[in-house]
Amino acid sequence: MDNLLLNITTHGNDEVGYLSFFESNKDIPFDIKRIYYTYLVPIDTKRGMHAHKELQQILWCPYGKIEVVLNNGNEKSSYILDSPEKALLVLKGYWHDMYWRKEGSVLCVAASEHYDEADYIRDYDEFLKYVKEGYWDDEN
Ligand code: T46
Repeated sequence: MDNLLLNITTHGNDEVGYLSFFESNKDIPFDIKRIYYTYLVPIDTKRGMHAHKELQQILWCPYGKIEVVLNNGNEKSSYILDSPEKALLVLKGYWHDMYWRKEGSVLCVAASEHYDEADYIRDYDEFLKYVKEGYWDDEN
C-alpha cells in the first residue's frame, strides 16, 4: 500500500450541514490507538521534520489548508489537505513536513500506536541511513 489521499465518506447537505467518518480496519488499514490535533499554528509554520520507524497515521484537516510533504529518501510528494472530506494515509518510513497555509488551520491525526519518542527519527542524515540500509524495504 502507498501513501494515499482518501475521500472520507460524508453525509449531509447545505441545509443541515455535513458529517464525515472513517472506521478502523475498514476505511483505514489499522486500529486507532491515539488521536491528537495541532492548532493555533502561525501561518507558513513548518512542523514535522521527522519520520516514524513503525507508526502509521491518518491526517486530516477539518478546517483550513495544510500542505504535507512526504519524502521516502529518494523522492518527495506534496499533498494539500483543504477539505474535511480529504485524509492522507502516512505510512511508516516517510520523512514528513507539514506547512500551515491558512490562518486557523487545524490538523487532526489518528495514529496506529501510543506515543513513543523512540519511534521518531528526527535527524535527516539518520533517516537517510535507515533508507540506505533498507529498513523499510518490503514493508508497507
Ligand atoms: C507526526 C506529526 C503529523 C506527546 O507527548 N504525545 C503525542 O501524542 C504527540 C503527538 C506529541 N507529544 C509531544 C512530543 C513533543 O514534545 O508533543 C510535543 C510536540 O510534538 P512534535 O514536535 O513531534 O509535533 P509535530 O507537529 O512536529 O509532529 C506531530 C507528531 O508528533 C508526529 O508523530 O507525525 O504531528
